[in-house]
Amino acid sequence: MLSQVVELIENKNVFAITTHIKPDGDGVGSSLGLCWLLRSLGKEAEVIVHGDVPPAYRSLPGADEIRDVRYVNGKYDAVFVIECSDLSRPGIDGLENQFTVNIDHHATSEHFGTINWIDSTASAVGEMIYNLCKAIGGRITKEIAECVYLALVTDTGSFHFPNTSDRTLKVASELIKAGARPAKIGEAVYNNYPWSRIELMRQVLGTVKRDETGRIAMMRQTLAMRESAEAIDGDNNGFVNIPLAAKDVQAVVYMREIGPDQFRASLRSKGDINVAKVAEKFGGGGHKNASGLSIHGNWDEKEREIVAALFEAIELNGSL
Ligand SMILES: [Mn+2]
Repeated sequence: MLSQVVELIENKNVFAITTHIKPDGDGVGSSLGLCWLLRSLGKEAEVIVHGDVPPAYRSLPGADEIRDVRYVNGKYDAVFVIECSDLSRPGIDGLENQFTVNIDHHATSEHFGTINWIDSTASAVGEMIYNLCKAIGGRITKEIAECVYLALVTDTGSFHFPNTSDRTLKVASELIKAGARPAKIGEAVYNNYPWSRIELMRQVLGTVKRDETGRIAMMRQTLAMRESAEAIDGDNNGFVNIPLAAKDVQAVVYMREIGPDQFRASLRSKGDINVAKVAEKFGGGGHKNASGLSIHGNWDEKEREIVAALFEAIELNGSL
């Protein structure tokens, strides 16, 4: 919990921060925000991530110092693990031998950390980093403000997803006061992709279709599409939300081939339709309106199973 995190930071000096592979804006923004907070308190801190930082987040202060690692190769008093459901998600070996602090806003997080601070009421981990800064008596520097603002903006769909609360906007307001510039961050995040994103989007949208009720949209991404688009990690961020923009579509499944008969699926829904429950049926997890799962088997068959589960969730909600 928060008080344990505050105590740890007060009593220790050397920290690393990591997040899941293929990090999103909350992962990168919160990690860097926490890094700047620790440094402002006179601590040594660095961010370590498996893989490249997606271009959309590279303009953040400190992003160019993020180290791409496969195993823990520093000596730390503690490693903060941001937004990971379990200790395998960062894709970094040796974490199991570290003092770890699990910080997450997903209720489905396994309590894998030495310390676990889970707040499922937070719109983003960024909001938790802000709360930590306040709890520890830190000052919101311009660097912290920019990183945490990006975390909020990306995890709330620019402040329109259901996780957006009065608290989220209050925090955002404080971050702007502290120097975050919404137009600059918006430009960096949303208008800064390589062309490969547009090319991949063209191909993925070419597969979109609906079930017979018209309430569920399905979309696919093959390995061949990634290759021919010369896509990089992060190019497909937000694709899953595109079919949800259709008036009658209430749930979306977006399946991505990651190997022979191996898939990742992202689920999205509107209103009270709970896709976290659907993901859990297949061993995944997430939030009510946004979840994900890994699955293997025949593509058509697995898609049918997921669509059937989505249909059930919609029926359960009385929306058909
Ligand atoms: Mn998040």
